[in-house]
Amino acid sequence: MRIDILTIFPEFFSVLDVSLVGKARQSGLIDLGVHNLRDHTHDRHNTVDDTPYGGGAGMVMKPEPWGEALDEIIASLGTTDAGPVLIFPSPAGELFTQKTARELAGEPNLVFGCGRYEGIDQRVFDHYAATGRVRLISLGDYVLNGGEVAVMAMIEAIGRLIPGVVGNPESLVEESHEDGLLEYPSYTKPPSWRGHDVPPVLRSGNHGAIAAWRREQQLERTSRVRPDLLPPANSEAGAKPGE
Ligand code: 6GU
Repeated sequence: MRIDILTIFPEFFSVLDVSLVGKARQSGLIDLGVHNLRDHTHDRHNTVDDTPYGGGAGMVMKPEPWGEALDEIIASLGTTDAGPVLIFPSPAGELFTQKTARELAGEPNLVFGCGRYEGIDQRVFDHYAATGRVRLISLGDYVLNGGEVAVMAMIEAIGRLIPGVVGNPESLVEESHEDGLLEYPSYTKPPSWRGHDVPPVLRSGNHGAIAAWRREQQLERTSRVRPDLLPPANSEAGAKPGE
């Protein structure tokens, strides 16, 4: 997968050299390009923002640097069938979920545009949506100063779903959100630690009983902390939550 990031803080993304994404880059599974939006300004102060039409607080990112930079990135990708997905992190976007991550992990080209200030001139989204795929995506109902940290989170969630990035693909299946439920609690040795014992069923060797206990724990935990994830009771889906 080829990922391009457009930002006024390229140095933010040096952390993508390490950990799982870093390894995936070294092995060629992820090809990452980080671009400085200011390289596409043509005034002495490398201006990327201006005051909003209609008034109001804060500054808005000007469309011209975005247009020039995105045109160049898109052209450099060549002509794949559907073209890249342009992703703009925004608290005004659709919610990023495991489903979003799975969809995007199947794409050959992703381009992330990191906005700062009060946002990007709306015409940038409208222009690229007219000829390609544009998604405004939010991490949740809170406000970050800019899209950089959000993009990092999205790349980590997407990157680990690319085949070969996570060593043992089975570890992906048993995680929170993959089956619509939160994951069950995990234990390792020692069997007793500071007076807390590992649940005996996990040491029983009874695989059926272990699977049933884990499912029960998933349901208990999900209904306690994230009841919103459960299907409505008494519905067809309600008979088998999360399936
Ligand atoms: Cl994706 N961007 C920004 N700036 N703030 C956010 C967000 C994204 N998701 C939640 N808050």
